[in-house]
Amino acid sequence: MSSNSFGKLFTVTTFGESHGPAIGCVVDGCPPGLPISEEEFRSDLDRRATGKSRHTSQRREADEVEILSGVYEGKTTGTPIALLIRNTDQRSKDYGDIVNTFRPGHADYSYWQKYGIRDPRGGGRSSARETTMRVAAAVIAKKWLAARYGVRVRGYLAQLGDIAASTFDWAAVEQNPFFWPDAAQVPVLEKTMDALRKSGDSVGARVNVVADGVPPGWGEPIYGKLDGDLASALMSINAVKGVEIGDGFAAVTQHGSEHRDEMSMDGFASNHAGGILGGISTGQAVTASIVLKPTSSILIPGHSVNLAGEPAEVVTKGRHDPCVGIRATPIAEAMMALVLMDHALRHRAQCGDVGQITPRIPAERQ
Ligand code: EPS
Repeated sequence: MSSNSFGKLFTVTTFGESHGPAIGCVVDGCPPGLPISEEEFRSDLDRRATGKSRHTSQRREADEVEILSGVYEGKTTGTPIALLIRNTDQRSKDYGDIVNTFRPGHADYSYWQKYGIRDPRGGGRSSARETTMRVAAAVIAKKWLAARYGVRVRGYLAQLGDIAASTFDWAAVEQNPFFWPDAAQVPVLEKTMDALRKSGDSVGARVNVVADGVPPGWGEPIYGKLDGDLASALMSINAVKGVEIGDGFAAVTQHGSEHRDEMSMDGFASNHAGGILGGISTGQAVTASIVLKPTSSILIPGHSVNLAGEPAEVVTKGRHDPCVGIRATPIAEAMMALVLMDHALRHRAQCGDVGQITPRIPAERQ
């Protein structure tokens, strides 16, 4: 009903607000026996965190995970895994001015109309702070998927405003604060972001996410299609306004002769479908792309209204990201991993006995 949980067999429930005492999640349905420690959350939480470069929000959270349950002697027990992260760097006075007004482009107005009450501090529940727990939950999913199936989920920033990546190199992605796949362009991004920050404005972005090693068979027609669940999960990320699977909207101008991915036992000739046909994985890389809108919290005054419906001018204070897309790569990876984990378990539950009845086509031409 209230939709703070998702997944059918690998279920994640998140809780907490940006300026509350803590945020957390409960991960239920994880298979027993997976080794996991608090230190293993560090890397992905740091990749997502604020304050890691001058190009993102300067809020500085330690993001230390406490495992409260579901792990015994370093291994998952099959019982609910509760994870907690305490908030330590809230600055709630920044939000005093918006207690009675709605920031344009924000969830303030829609939350208020729905619930009749909201926690305005740091955006409360609508804050991107909540995505921390998705990334934490996905550390478990990524580890299990890699150990059990060799699945690897990776993402990168493909476009920032009107700058698109010119060349592509996975090795470059983790070497700069943007998750950008072309090292030579990083100085251009830095200059662009410095100018943007000075102007007080924000910009949109595109993030691509790819899962290699997904075997054929994951996803459930009709209403649990892998692409349907991925679209829903990716769209649930704050500020996401568009999701594409495979070639996505580029398919509008393609012909069938171009779009279909021809097959031979040497491998698939292309991957326009994004590794999913009929809602079920084909064994090719699962590919998705998301568009994040420009951050609504900007320093440029904007027109709005107050609770009484009177005109009001709003200037957002706080420590905001001039481009939320810069920190979105680990979040997109997390949502992809969580959906894949859920579908891996669902496939195993219903079709685990089918086995491999026909030779598998290699993901790419050999
Ligand atoms: C956010 C506003 C900022 C960001 C926050 C997301 O909050 P504050 O004004 O309290 O600094 O820092 O991001 C995080 C804290 C995080 O961990 O991602 C928003 O409005 O979504």
